Amino acid sequence: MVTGLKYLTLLAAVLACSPPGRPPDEVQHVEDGYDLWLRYRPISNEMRLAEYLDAAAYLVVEGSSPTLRATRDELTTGLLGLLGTELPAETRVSRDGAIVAGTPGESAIIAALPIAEELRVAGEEGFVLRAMSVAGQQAIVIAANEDVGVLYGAFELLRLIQTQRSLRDLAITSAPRIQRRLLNHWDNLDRSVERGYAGSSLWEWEALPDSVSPRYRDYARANASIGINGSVLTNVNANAQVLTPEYLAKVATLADVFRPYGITVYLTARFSAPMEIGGLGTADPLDPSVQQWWAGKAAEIYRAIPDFGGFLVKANSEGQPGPQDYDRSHAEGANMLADAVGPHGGIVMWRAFVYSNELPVDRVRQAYDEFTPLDGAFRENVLLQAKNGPLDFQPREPFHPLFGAMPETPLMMELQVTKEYLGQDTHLAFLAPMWKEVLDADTYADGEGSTVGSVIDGTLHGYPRTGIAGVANVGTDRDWTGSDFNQANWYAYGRLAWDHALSSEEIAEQWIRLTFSNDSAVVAAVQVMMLASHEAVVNYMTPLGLAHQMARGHHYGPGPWVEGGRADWTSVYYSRADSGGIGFDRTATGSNAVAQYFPPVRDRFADRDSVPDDLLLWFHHVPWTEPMRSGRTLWDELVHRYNAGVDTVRWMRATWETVEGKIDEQRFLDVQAFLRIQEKEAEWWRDASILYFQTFSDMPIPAGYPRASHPLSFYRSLSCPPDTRKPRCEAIY
Ligand code: BDP
Repeated sequence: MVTGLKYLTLLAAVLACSPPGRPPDEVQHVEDGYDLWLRYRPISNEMRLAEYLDAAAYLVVEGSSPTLRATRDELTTGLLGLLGTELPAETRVSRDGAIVAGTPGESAIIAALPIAEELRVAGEEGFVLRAMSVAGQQAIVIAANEDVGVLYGAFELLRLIQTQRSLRDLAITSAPRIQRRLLNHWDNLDRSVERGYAGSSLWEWEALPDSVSPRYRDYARANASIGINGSVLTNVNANAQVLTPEYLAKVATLADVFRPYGITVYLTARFSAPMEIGGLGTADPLDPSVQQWWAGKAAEIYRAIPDFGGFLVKANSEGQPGPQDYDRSHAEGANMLADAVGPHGGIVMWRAFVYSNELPVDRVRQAYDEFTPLDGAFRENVLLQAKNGPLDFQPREPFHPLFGAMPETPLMMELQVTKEYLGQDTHLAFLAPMWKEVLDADTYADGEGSTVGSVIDGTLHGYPRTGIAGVANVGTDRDWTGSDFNQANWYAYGRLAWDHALSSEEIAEQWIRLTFSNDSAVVAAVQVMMLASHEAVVNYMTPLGLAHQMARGHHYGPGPWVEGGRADWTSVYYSRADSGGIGFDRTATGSNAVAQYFPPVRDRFADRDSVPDDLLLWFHHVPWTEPMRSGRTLWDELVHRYNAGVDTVRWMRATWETVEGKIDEQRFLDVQAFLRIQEKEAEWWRDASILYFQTFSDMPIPAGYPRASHPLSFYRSLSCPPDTRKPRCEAIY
């Protein structure tokens, strides 16, 4: 028990111990975003503080592996920040208030606890977190079968304290649903980041391996805190140089920093590497010299990085080399690489994002057509990595029809955390609801309840290997992600990769508490903003199932008029707007892509009466005057949706104003400025899109909706590439 006097003394100590610039008052603290959700600011709720001071008085961590050392460091730093007192490390449980952490293998104390069943459920990477009696004393136990589970448990405990949850009845057993929870970095060796909006690549290739940035460790901590356990360091549009001895030494150094945090390193493999850096005349996967080259390369990699995860490969897609250059199949290509890394325990993640402009077939059909005949033809250490939808990370897509259609081939899902098509760094779009929409979608592959989540976590088809990938949004910006709210997407990705059954609501709430404040007014206001934000972006960019209406190349800002050049990279290819209507007919009268879904999903999407409004124009070409469920014509509904998107952003701005003074000023102002830009740009999207589509509908803007302040020619003439200096497109302000 903490007596009143003791408590007051401790509180005084907390205040006195706060490092300079870290007063307990969240409002006054200068925040630059670097600490992400690991801020460890002093607990301001006095009742809770008293409880924690009671429950967490000293640390008993048995074992000395680098991971357990990292665990001890994190608990010590975290609790010092939160409770204002440095927890002594002790070797035994002698009184109430111990935090006991370890594995039964290394800790006799943990081994003696009656938690065998919980540990069984926790599995390889999970953990058991319990308030319980240890040696007759009240303690908090963080137990796991492996050291990394202890680390994950420690982060969970810190999260509970940061979000000011009571620890009294603590009884959590948690295990990840998916084995490989990876970030894919689209980072180039010159430190540019493809589709990166947060500065340069974190990997300082020139300085490595001699100089090791402290940021690498903080990157690893951030990932471990949300359960991410792998990092593909290089761009899918790969450079073979990274496989040379010079670069492998650099990669090995990064792997050494990440290893204590449970993070395994992977690389992208350029299919033509045997020719580019190996001096061979071919990269044909069936050529013995090519096979030998890759086997030798794999052995070399594993000598430098014994726990190397494996290769990610983009082949025969968007100009990348691949097995089809030699008339070999994707399976033949993937298997050749799988045979090279297999003996070392490595895997190959083969991307399903393939399509060809030469094929006169709807682009969204192509991956399914290409890969379903190959089901069962891949080595057991190959995983097929499909994007969440069949096109390309659009604000809204139906789930990819490959999910459920390859029972013999482990499918990974790839999500784009970096918001290439969703306003990049500036626009606030919380993506958990979008990802949940796909994870929770029912494929009906094996009857009702065959959700996409159950496909990728392996439960539906019994996949022995499972994985999920998120295209990273991090870079050298001080706040890592280019905006305060983009951090939430990194966080949400990790949390969903660990447990896709979590709700968007709870992830948002946790993140707000960790990142901004535990003040319930702040939590409530920011949570509703976040939850509404993705739908707002869908509405002002691509409502009713439209897709790929972004400006050419950089994909920032509207470009519904984009045409010419490669057809499947133009907007008109996707909107199919004409005087008869708008939308892509993917039913039997059109490309019939809808047939790739299992019934009854197929029928629901194919039938004009049952297709959800949100996917209407994805599957149907609809006359402008056709009545919608709302009673409006399609044209009026489109105008309505674009405006709804703008209105939501306006409301988000107003809602943000209510947190002024309740969070630190710097981040308040940063978000406020970005929301102002977002509102302007939402109007830009709306006005440009409506004016353009009006040239086909030839219908008036319904009464009560605003008119664009410029003619269409003005919007068409704008050229507003993303600029790291904001605001973006001066002309529209
Ligand atoms: C597209 C991006 C492009 C990527 C490609 C991919 O615009 O930069 O290379 O995806 O995933 O959306 O390979």
